[in-house]
Amino acid sequence: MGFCNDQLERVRPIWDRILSHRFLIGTRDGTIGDEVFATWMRQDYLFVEAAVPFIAILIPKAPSKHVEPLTQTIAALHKELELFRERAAVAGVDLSGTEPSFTNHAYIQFLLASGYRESYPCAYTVFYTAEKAYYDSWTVVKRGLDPTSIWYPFVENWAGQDFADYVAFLQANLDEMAGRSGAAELERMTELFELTAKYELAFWEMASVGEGWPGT
Ligand code: MP5
Repeated sequence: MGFCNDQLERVRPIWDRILSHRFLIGTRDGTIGDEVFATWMRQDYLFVEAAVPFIAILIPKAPSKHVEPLTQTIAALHKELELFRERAAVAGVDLSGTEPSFTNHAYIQFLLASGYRESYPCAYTVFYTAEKAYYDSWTVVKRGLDPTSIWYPFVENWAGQDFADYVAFLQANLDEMAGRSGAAELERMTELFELTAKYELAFWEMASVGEGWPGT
């Protein structure tokens, strides 16, 4: 079946919770509160900003055939940041001066630590799992969101054919690397897959409850 499909099957209970999360269902049905959606936008803007150095860290570790696609990912992330700024302007959401929530801070640190500390296939596991989670999540939203909604460009960004092809490309790369990984590396990739899935679930929850920092 391949590493990625095996892992998606293994983390199915977490994945199902992601895809049935009230944030996604509320966004799909147009019932989500404006402030809840704005919280997600502000926090995800910070996450995407952090994804740029994460991908940059991968480049020196990457096999040469991965360098150009990773470079293109960085360019795509900058376009995505522009999409956030543009949608925020339409919705009257101020993206400036946001501090990362506890969960977002942890996820960003995990992302960067994975880039710095883990092997390339292990860090790529985090990369793939986060992208796949967004593709699947926004595909849920696509099934109901009114195409005239001001949020629809996010559906087009993450649930369109281009992103589907990109995630399939990442999956083929990760499956290929996993096929050449030893037992210890595969075990670590498995842990990182699950951790990333848990962070993805935590991210929707964080946006939904407007989480701050514990004890403050
Ligand atoms: C992605 C994202 C998708 N924007 N935010 C989270 C919390 N997880 C995954 O990554 P990208 O780089 O925006 O496509």
